[in-house]
Amino acid sequence: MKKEIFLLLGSNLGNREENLSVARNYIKHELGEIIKESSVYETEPWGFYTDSMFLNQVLKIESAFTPHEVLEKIKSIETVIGRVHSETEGYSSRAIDIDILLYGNEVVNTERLIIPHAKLTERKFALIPLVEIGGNVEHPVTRKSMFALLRDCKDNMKVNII
Ligand code: PH2
Ligand code: MG
Ligand code: MG
Repeated sequence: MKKEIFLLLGSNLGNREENLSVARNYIKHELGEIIKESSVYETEPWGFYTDSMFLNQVLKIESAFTPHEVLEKIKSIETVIGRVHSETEGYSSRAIDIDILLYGNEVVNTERLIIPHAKLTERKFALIPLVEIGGNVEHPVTRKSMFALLRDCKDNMKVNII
């Protein structure tokens, strides 16, 4: 059974537009069809300090892979695009980050993977593009729509459509 999956792409190193575009191509070939894409937003770094603004975009894809299979595919796509996973604690700049925001209405809670994404509701850089393509989608835990979650979100970092 194919599932509707929402992915968040992020890049704040190198040619950010190109990194997103290469990621979309790998996703299409290795994970499944891209049904919808949000606009690309330029966003202030959230949770750590850097001069390099992010580009973020949300994709809705359809895939028959399990959540952990999706995670494995994503990790290898991140590696080929040039993501270096550093050993230091906290967030760092990266050529590409691909996060699973939602996997159908499933809830996953394992050591390696939490779905819905644990910080989704705290981050406008994820909620704004998500609302653009899936405002009526329900959060499977809180049962609130993405519209409602965005309305209630206290984050005030900048998120600008480009
Ligand atoms: N990702 C993070 C941490 N901070 N800030 C923005 N604006 N965009 C991101 O994608 C992002 C972030 C951790 O993955
Ligand atoms: Mg992330
Ligand atoms: Mg990630």
